[in-house]
Parts: sequence; C-alpha cells; structure tokens
Amino acid sequence: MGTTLRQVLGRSKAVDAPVLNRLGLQVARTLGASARFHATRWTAAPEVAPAVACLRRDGYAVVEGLFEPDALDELAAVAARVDADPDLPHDDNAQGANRLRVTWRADLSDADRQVLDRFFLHPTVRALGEAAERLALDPGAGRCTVQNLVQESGEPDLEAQLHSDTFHPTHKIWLYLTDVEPDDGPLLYYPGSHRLSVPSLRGTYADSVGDNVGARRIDPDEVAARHLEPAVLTCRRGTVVIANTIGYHGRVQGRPPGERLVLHIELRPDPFRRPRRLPTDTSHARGR
Ligand SMILES: O=C(O)CCC(=O)C(=O)O
Repeated sequence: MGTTLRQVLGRSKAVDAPVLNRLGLQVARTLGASARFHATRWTAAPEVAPAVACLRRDGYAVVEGLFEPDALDELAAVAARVDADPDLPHDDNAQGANRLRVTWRADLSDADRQVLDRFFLHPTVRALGEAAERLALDPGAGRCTVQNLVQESGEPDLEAQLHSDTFHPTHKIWLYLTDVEPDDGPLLYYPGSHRLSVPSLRGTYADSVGDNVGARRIDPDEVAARHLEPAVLTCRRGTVVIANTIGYHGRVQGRPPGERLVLHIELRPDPFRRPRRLPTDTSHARGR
C-alpha cells in the first residue's frame, strides 16, 4: 500500500515508508510540525507567564504552592483510594519490572472526579496547558489520569531509557502527591533539548531509517554533541511539573520500596491539523 498524504501529515510517531524515510521524510515532518507549532501565537495568562517563559527556554517548568496542605492531603487521599480500588478499571502498564497503574478520570465516580478536578480543571493548570500547546483547552482536555509507579527489583524501567516522545512539541503535566526522591523514579530532563538542532535532526534521520516505531531513544553521542546537562526533578509533594516531551527525558531508575503517586495530564493535539481547542477527553481504561 502506498504512503498517503494523510499518513505523512498525521500524528503517528513514524511513517512506515522506508524509501521516503531514506529521502528524509521524518526530518521533513519534524521541521514542518515545528514550523506549524511556532507559527501559532499565544499570549500566556499573567499568572503563568514566568512558568511559560521557563518552559519555552528550558523545555520544562516547575510550579510550587498550587494547593494548600489540607487540599493536597484530600487530593492524595482520593488518588490513593481510587488507585487501590479493585472495583474500578485500571490499566496496568509494563515498565520493565516496575508497575505503573493508571486510572482514568472518566472512570471515576462523580464524587471522586469532583475532588481530583480541583487539579485537572484548575485555572492555573489549564492556562499553563493552553500556553504550552498554544490552543484552548476544554475542561478535562488531554488524558487525565491518576498514576502510581511502584519500583520493583528486576528489569530496568523502560522509561529510564532517555527518549523523545514524538517528532513534534507535546506536553505532559504532573502533580506529585508524594515526595519524590531518587529511589522513587523522578523525571529526568535535559534543559534545552526541546529545540531542534543539527544533532537532533541527524538522530531523527537515523531513527527513521531503522525499525523503531515508538518514542525515539536518544544516543549518548547526540547528547554529548549538544553539550546538554541533565536536571533530575526530585521534589516535595504538591509540586507541579510541565515538560515538552519532544525534549530528551526519562525516569531515573529507582529501587524498592520507591513509589510515586501523581495526577497526570497528557496533551497531544494533531501536529499538522492543529485544532483551535482540545475537547474534553473521555478515554477509559482499556481493561474496562
Ligand atoms: O513519569 C515520568 O517521570 C516520565 C515518563 C516518561 O518518560 C514519559 O512519559 O515519556
């Protein structure tokens, strides 16, 4: 079957077109999606302007103090309860030996969703997401989930391999509900790696002519060629982190009994047919 324009201008991480990839298709998609993204202007709301400036400069930003301790306790208690609820559908994702249990906002009871929506629908979080993606977000837009990562001994965490999620700018937001120490598997990010560069485009090309169809694994030589240094985002509970995950990132390999409970939002609009607004997400656990 021939490669269609729809595939080329689609959101798939890679296009299965060996000849076109050898001619530089994935590099062209990367440059085209970046130009499309940067052609969209968006003025950040004043309360998030400093964080958005960090996000645009470094590829990630940290926001602290969004919730008072009592409000945070309530969010953490509800998140822990829904995570442990055997009557709720969950996705249990293999991450090497580690266990990542995902619970979707749309699967929650109205009462629990109302509590967790204090984060998912928080005006500051929404303004941050809108400025990051440069489009409007309906309440509950993006994949809104509770995620519990438990460190186990054995195979390393798959997400501990340094990677770039996809070929275009795209954002993830975490609210950490537990303190995150190195053993808990904190996020690791290379500031500045979200910008395109000759080494990153070379890496994109090399990846596209191989057989990888998932997130692009980053070779240490590519990092060295760009003189980038990592930031490990250990933090106190209550911290919000937003990252542009075209940038090089991964999780630090933790160790038992490390554990990390988060509320998570993933924003990934179509890079070429960019909508003006992202609708509310109604995804459910696959096992439902
Ligand atoms: O959970 C994290 O800290 C990072 C996970 C990751 O690498 C990813 O979502 O692509």
